[in-house]
Amino acid sequence: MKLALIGFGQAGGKVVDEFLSFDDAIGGGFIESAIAVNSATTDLKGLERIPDENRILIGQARVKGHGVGADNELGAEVAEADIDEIQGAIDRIPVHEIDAFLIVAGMGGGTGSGGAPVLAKHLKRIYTQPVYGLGILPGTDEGGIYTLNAARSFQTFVDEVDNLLVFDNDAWRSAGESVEGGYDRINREIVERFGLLFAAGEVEQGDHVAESVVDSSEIINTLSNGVSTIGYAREVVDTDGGLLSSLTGDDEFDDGAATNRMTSLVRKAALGRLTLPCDVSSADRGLVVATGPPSHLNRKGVERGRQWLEDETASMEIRGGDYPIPSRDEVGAIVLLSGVTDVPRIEQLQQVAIEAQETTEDVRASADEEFSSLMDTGGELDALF
Ligand SMILES: Nc1nc2c(ncn2[C@@H]2O[C@H](COP(=O)(O)OP(=O)(O)O)[C@@H](O)[C@H]2O)c(=O)[nH]1
Ligand SMILES: [Mg+2]
Repeated sequence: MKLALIGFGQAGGKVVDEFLSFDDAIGGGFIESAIAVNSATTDLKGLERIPDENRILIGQARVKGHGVGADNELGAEVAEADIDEIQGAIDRIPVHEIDAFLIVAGMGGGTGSGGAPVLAKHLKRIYTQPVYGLGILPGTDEGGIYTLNAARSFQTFVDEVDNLLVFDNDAWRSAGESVEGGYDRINREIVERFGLLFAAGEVEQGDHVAESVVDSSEIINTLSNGVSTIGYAREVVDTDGGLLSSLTGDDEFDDGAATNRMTSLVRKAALGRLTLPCDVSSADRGLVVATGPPSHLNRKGVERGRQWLEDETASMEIRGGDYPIPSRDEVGAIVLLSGVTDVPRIEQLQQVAIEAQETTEDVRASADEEFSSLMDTGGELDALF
């Protein structure tokens, strides 16, 4: 499916940059336009692929290109104040050619955390295309302010978008890795999963003889509301064109092996590390996509995997299809789970938001108390004199 990508803030911009490079590498063609929005000049300069004219600086009047720090309220304010600047870039997109908008942002910082929900609300008001978010949650070791920002922004972002796809940095960090090196690796993991999904919906009719290719409407139907997560598993395959099986005449065996491989890849994808870890059975809808060289895409395997996921989720809305990539030497399974509800990380963030709210109320209440006891003392003092 064709997307307009908008990276909001530093993480958002870098991930959109990486999406462009992935789209190029697989010949996907799923990106119609790519825009970066930031309040920090240096972050925009650091991007590699997003065209210069699509790098939009906001908040210049308030922060003079220095960024908003981790202040996501300020991030939201400058996004609102400069929404016309952003719209100016969106006006250059041939919007009638896109299937959806995708706003990418780190939820823990300031610019993206505050600004992404503001932009989502704006786009939903103007356009009929779905507006999706890709929200990146901070690592738990980043500190309280990042967690609190994410807790607050997450809820707002979910409410504004048609679906929030989530990636949790915390579930993907590895020990002993530098932060920067870590992000480069993580960003590749992000774009491979979400990129394959969106590219799958972009296979043109007649590109391949695959009747079972995924259609963009199937992705859109799966992403109808709530929160989504993706699982992915792959295996390197022999791409000698089936020489061995034609020599041995063992086609039947090969077929069975391909079916089993695909079914087990679907299970591995769903039960392995998800972009947002959750209880798979809580998903409301799902989509299974088989990727790889057409000769290795096994219909029966996808169908069995799809049925297995139906049983796991007790959902009647599990879709399935192929994404043939002739040049690839791996077969893979992508499992998109949508409308997931049993997500420990989100419950944890909600708890943080509630506690922060209570603390604010406590501080206010005790300030009120102090004030009135001060007045009481004042009264007593008055009486003394
Ligand atoms: N996956 C990923 N996460 C990032 C990257 N850079 C920053 N983050 C995360 O995004 C959050 C917000 O940081 P940043 O994007 O710099 O904030 P902003 O520029 O104010 O929106 C951080 O707390 C990190 O969790 C990145 O390159 N990749
Ligand atoms: Mg930053």
